[in-house]
Amino acid sequence: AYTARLTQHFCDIRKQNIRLAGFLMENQWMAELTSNPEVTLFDCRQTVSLPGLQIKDPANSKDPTVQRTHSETDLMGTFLREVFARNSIDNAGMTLMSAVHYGKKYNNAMWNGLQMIYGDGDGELFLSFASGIDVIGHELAHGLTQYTLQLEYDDEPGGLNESLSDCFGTMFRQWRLNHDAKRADWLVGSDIIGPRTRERGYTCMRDMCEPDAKHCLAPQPTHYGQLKPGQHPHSGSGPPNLAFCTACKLVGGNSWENIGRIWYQAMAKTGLAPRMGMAQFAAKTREQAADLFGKDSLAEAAVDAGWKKVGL
Ligand code: ASN
Ligand code: ZN
Repeated sequence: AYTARLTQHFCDIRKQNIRLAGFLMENQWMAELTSNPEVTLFDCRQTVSLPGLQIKDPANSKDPTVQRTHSETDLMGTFLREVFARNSIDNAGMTLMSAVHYGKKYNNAMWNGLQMIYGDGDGELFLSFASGIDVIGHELAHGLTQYTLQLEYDDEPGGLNESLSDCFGTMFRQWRLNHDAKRADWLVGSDIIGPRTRERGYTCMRDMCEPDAKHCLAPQPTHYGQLKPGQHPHSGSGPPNLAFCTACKLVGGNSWENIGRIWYQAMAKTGLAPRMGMAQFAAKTREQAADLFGKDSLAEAAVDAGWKKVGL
């Protein structure tokens, strides 16, 4: 409840300041974007109390979870800066805070409005959630959505919110591994699947190019028409994930250099849109595709084909 109140408080402040911040950003901060945001790490020591104990010098920690979470989060800062010219998730240099060892054998990770939180997993169903580069990217992207569209977490806006996290999480992993759209596996959470889950034939949490595949721990609808009111965000992300993946594969090359830029611009240039639906987001990406790559460009046709494939 404390976290929820605090989150609401920050949301209110942000709503008041976001336009001013955007103005400042465009006029003075963009020009001097040469360094990454600060990255801080906290240890929950298997408790659920947040933010946890701050870790001194996490870059040189003997705890591999701390050390890797620090370096990957810092690289996400580099990714946002170099690829999207964005200064941290809020585009104003916000410190990226992460808590590791949250809870006992905790099988999840999350963004709570202020920081990232990673469970260790139980070692059977899941490994440490911080060992998935795409998981780290996914949680940070929830922050990116919070500071751009500010999508709510239910129905269509919720499904879109989840999808944007999968898109940026997967792009971050592709960028880290230097995988182009054809080489990429498009799986979400494949690095945190534990031995017992794998024994049962699951290789990932979600497959962006085949959302209803049997090898997904959480199979999803593939078509917009299959979505129902009250649909959980983790199911609703199926169609927009498939649209993104389809467009990326059609264009080829590095997702973050073409379709990813379009998705980013659609998020960053729209302003607050907490109740935005998928058709509206699709329209924004079609606009941005034409804007960035030209009308009748391959990118524009690919975006259009991606959305049409899922009924949008
Ligand atoms: N790992 C999940 C996510 O970031 C946590 C949640 O259910 N919101 O989507
Ligand atoms: Zn999520």
